[in-house]
Amino acid sequence: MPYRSMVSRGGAVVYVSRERAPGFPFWRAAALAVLVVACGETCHAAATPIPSLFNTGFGVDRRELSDGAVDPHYTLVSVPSNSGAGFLSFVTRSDRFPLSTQPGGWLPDDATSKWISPQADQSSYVGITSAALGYYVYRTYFNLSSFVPRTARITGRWSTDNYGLDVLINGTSTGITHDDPNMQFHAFSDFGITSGFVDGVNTLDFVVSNPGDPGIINPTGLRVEMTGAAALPLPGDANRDGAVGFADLLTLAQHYGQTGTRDQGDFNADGRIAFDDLLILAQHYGQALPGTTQLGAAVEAIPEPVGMGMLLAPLVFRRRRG
Ligand SMILES: [Ca+2]
Ligand SMILES: [Ca+2]
Ligand SMILES: [Ca+2]
Repeated sequence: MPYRSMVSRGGAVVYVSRERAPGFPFWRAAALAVLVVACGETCHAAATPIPSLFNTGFGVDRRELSDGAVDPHYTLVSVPSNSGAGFLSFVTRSDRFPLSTQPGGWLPDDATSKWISPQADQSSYVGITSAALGYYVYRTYFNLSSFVPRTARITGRWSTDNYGLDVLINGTSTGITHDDPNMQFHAFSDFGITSGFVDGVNTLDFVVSNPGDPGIINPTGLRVEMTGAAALPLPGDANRDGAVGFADLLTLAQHYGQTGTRDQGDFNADGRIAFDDLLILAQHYGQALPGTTQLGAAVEAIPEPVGMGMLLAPLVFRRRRG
């Protein structure tokens, strides 16, 4: 009997050749891959929270920062040249104007988020000239390197002094605004982001304008509350595109027998790309996360097992001779 074991999991049937392994591990591995009968089913995965998204005014421990503290998650990447502001944003002092002036001032801070500003004390703008007028861009970073980036979604709300002109995802405008003159710093606007995500580190830029007449009391600040979620990759999805297919098999083949990461084919997290990882890939071959047209295209691009074997043969032959 040429095949000693059969694995059935998630609708996939995988035959594992033990006797035909000629001493070179990848030959055995490739034989297994060729004999995969892909289930082709669509696999469902729950969205997992993106841990690197933070509301304004909170520390790395997710506790409220005190007034005047530097917000470690939001930096100013653009300020008016004559504003005297730097790259840091600060938790706005709540004991002074405009937070101490209720009603009529800013939305009060609460246990979910706090106002941040180019300077902690926004009441110091009393009597100065046009230095504080202009545009302020606050940037925050989040990481999708353990997720399928295209499945990411962010929902939230923001408030601004004075107007929120745009939110940019990785430098691209989303068209999100908070520019109703009746709302400004008195209310939140909801927003959602469903595209523009990339692998690894992503940026969100919040563009705030602070117009007005020189010489008047004119504070500025930003308030953001948001959460995000994305799907974790299926076992075997090395390139984290949402489907387990030929590109993932090639990646694994290129790193077979080496130490490496999950993105290189180490699916069982033992630090090495080996037969057990190929078995995991084979068990999920042809599966995809539910959803987009792009995902559908990724699934269609997966060759049939026979075609896959033909494509793999030169690689296997080269590896055997090498
Ligand atoms: Ca203002
Ligand atoms: Ca993939
Ligand atoms: Ca491994």
